Amino acid sequence: MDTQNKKVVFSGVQPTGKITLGNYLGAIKNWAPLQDEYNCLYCVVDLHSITVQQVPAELRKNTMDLVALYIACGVDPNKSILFIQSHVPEHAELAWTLDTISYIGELNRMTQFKEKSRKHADNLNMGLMNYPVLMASDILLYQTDLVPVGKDQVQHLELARDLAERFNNRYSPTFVVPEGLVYKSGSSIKSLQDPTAKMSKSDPNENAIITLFDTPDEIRRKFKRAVTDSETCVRFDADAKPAISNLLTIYSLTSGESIADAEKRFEGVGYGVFKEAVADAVIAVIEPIQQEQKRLVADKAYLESVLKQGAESAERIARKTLSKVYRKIGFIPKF
Ligand code: ATP
Ligand code: LTN
Repeated sequence: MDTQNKKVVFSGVQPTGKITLGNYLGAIKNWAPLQDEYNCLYCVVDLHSITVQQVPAELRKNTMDLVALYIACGVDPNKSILFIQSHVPEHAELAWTLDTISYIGELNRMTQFKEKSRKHADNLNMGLMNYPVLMASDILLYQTDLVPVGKDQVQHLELARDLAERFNNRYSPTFVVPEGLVYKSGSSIKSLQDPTAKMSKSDPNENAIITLFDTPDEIRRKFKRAVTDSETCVRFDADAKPAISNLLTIYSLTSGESIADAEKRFEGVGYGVFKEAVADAVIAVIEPIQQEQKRLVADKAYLESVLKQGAESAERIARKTLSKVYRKIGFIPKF
């Protein structure tokens, strides 16, 4: 990684299941184009994933699948640092420190915490509440300037900024205060079955989500079954026509055509024809990624070498920040 005066980008995705089109269009797709201009770190956040119960063998598989997927989506290990969060223990160490300046009230107010507590009432663990503090730790450890994420993470980013400022004020300037990078289009892809809910990889309804591992037939079938509205006009109107607007957004981001041009192209055709075109555009993007992902995941030696190198490079930076933090707090350095 070229470290000359470039700004730092950090982002991550949880290995909690099959990556969706929402994760791709809202986050991962935007990572590769940042690699030349910024020093990028892309992390598989496995520590976050265990806030919801995982099956160990599946977690192992999902983690390696996601590492391969990052590379298949254009993350270049020669340009960026690609690593697994649990390989760098400083994430958990800084999270503990930040916990002591986080207020229970502010964590209790987080939308994702409230939603996940409802969904996982049988496993309402402290990790679920501390989730945003660990995310702040991920970001602040690398003196990150920019964090490309989907809209649902904006509140967590605000907390990361607040914690950075709180620490800097209490001790002295230590952390860069990060900014979010949320793209106008694609930052909130909706469920195909309920356009008021976000597409989420943990949605138990398989028809609601397109995953990057779906076959072309599955993709066609899911779009065919996607809910629409009682009009027949392909027109973008997020309030009055949320389902069609979601499909238009997906079409535009995968085909490269603007929404206005797409509205013209599909003027007068029925929803059936439009949905087929959306499926084709999505398949054309996903298929080459799938092939590359499959090839990479079979090359275990390569992935392991990338991860070894990634963990070493990440830890070098993380250790520097954590030592600084410990010194400022008043901890005695190791003799
Ligand atoms: P889970 O269902 O396990 O909570 P998730 O699908 O919400 O997972 P995350 O791992 O939490 O996925 O998110 C990874 C990245 O994808 C984040 O940057 C997040 O903002 C983005 N993202 C998630 N869902 C969407 C969506 N529907 N539209 C756009 N971006 C999304
Ligand atoms: N909470 C994020 C995943 C995540 C992340 C991060 C994103 C964990 N740490 C640091 C950006 C930067 C999510 O998408 N659910």
